[in-house]
Amino acid sequence: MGSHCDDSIVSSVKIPTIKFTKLFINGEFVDSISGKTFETIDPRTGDLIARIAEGDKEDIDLAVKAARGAFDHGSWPRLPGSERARIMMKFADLIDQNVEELAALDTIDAGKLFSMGKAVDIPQVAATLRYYAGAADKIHGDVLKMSREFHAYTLREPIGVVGHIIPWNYPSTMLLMKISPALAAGCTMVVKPAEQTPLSALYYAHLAKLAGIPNGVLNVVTGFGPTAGAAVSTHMDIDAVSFTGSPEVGRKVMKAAAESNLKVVSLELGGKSPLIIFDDADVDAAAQLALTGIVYNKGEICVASSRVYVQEGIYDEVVKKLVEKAKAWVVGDPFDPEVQQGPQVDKKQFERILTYIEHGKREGATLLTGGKPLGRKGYYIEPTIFTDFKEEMLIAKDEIFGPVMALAKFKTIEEAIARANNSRYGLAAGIVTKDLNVANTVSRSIRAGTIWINCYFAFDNDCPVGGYKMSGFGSDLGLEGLYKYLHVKSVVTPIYNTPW
Ligand code: TXE
Repeated sequence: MGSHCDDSIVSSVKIPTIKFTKLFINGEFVDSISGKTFETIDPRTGDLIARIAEGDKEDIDLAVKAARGAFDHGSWPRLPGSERARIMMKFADLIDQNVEELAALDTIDAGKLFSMGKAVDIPQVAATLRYYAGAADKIHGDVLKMSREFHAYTLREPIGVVGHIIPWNYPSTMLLMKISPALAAGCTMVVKPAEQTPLSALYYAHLAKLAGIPNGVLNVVTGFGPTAGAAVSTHMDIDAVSFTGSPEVGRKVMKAAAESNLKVVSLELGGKSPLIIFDDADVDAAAQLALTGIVYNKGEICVASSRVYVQEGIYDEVVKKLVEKAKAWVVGDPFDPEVQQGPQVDKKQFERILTYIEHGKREGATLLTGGKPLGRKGYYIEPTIFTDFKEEMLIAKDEIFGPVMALAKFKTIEEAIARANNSRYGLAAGIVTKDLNVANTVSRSIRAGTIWINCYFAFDNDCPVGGYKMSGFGSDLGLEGLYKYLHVKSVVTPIYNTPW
């Protein structure tokens, strides 16, 4: 195993100064009403990074009041779209000017690769803002062809005050994926970042203010799920909630929305995504794709290809390559440019993943490689591959959210489709083949929101990401991701003398 998990690497790293630790409400950084704080921990070591203001229901109430005022009486929803776009572009420029610091914050808070954050993740979030800024002045309805003599048209109006509940696996990407379209739409919002990763969200709030986003439009309340998060989903004055996280909490959010003010809900709840490799695939490239699909971002990615099905003709060759590649994969301090995989986000996730690995061993699956934690401190786990599993085993059914693959052999295309669809989730799937008929047949037969053919993780701002089945509903990204923050209103006028 290519491990770089010794203490010396961790200690040589320069940690950025933490500038923002308070709640951001109505354009100001403020303490929580209770004065309470919570710890945010560095997963490389398990050490404390900083104490952060712990928001609760009363703080959410204040933030919603600010957002409501900004929506009902403020300039943001009433500005010409081109003006919102100008401010959003400035926000994006400020992100570009602070790439290193933002990437470093996500590295110490979430264990993400610094090199990846600097080169990909943070520039991408600026690009997401620019994508939606480009749409802000193109939001319009249609002129309708009524069956009688009426003049009728639709308007698309901002949905109102939005609550965003954010997960910890992509603190920057998830935040900007949600706030950018809502800002473009003219909404105002309250963000509840994950308690594991509050640092960058507060930094983005500071940049938003510098860019000229008016007070009250973007509020960030750090705190825990059952308190601050639940206060968002139950709030009577929040018009829509956008949630990314576990199905268990997604269910609670939907129930809370139903039992409060029937706010609009969108949910992205993870997956157990299949990657299907057919006999005509290039073995080396397919093995690389399969490995990357599960170890990228240490498997903490909702679309990870955690189930890999390989056709029998090349199965043995793919297994050999996969195991070689997994053993050479470098796990270690995420600031080290040689490292390919950092630590899991926190102790809870680390232990949860190891419990799944133990289940896999106990239930009789074959462990091909990995299966152990790495290093003396921090939350590092070896890339792990199981085979000979049964479909009803937990490692085959549950989202593990770690570098743990379930690998199986299949004979026919029908079998591959049936096994791929044998999941309560339906977020993504991958297909590796040179045969266009096979690719088209499989992509139409799989019930999942994204299908990647001969690629994986091919995200783009223009490409919606959303779930089928228990992976949720309501896409992020693309124009779909904008429409969920817009109401459609029909306006109908009789033409002179038309009886109505
Ligand atoms: O998620 P939670 P956890 C999956 C993944 C992971 C598992 C558990 O499989 O292993 O979920 O992770 C907030 N009302 N995903 O426990 O609790 C919480 O504060 C309102 C997949 O960390 O769902 C955080 O901001 N909000 C996933 C957010 O919900 C509540 C990303 C997510 O946390 C709340 C993350 C409540 N009662 C985990 N309780 C993906 N789809 O990408 C918690 N929260």
